[in-house]
Amino acid sequence: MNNIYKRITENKATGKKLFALLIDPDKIMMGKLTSTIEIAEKANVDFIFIGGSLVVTNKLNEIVLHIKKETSIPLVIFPGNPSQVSRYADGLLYLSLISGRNPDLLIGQHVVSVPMVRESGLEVISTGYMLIDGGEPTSISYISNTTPIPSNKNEIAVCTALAGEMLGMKTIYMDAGSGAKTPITESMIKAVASQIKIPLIIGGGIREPEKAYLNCKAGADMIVVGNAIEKDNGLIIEMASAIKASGNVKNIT
Ligand code: 1GP
Repeated sequence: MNNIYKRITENKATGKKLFALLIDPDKIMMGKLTSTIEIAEKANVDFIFIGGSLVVTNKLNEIVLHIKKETSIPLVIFPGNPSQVSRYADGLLYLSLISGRNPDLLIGQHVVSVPMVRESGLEVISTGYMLIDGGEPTSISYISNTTPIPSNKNEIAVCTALAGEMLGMKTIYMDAGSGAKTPITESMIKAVASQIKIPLIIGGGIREPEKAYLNCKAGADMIVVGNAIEKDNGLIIEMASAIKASGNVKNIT
């Protein structure tokens, strides 16, 4: 079954923008999870991503099963490391950290994780993952031991994304890191979106629905929000309507 990627590309083709809610297993409280899912259902959230750069909890399967029991929104693993695989989810963003020069995160950990991934039966979505400087060091830049792309170096971002596309990756995920002080600029999103053909996912430090809207108008195909929603899950509705409102218009203005 390859429904997740199909859905992403079909929506991209029609100009409809997608919203993924990110749940960090380390931060989510089980009590709050149910209400968050209820709101996500009401808001017609397209995907739930689950993962984090650290993940110290050993409750990934438990949380995945809990979410699957309460909603049919497709659940996609956004792994911080190869141990973050749960066969109870629907898909896996198979991330290669193409902005960095850490061979382990470009290919090494993938080799190690293949038996687990293959056995899981998850839909695997090859993703060129690009960290963009978000104004201060984030957990992901520390843990990955890589330098993010400077926030004003659009040309480096474009060439990195194009290299990922030419290598056959199915999507590009540009991330300023969870809780980033400064989210990725619209100028960089526009530069990258105008050059690549594969879907573009944007996340990291998006707190305002207006910013999500502008990112979509700049060419993002999917917006990922985690931190801001952990603080206030009521924001899901506003984020969803801003993202939906930006769709079905020409992306690149
Ligand atoms: C982080 O892109 C995601 O990897 C989401 O970031 O938690 O800051 O929304 P936030």
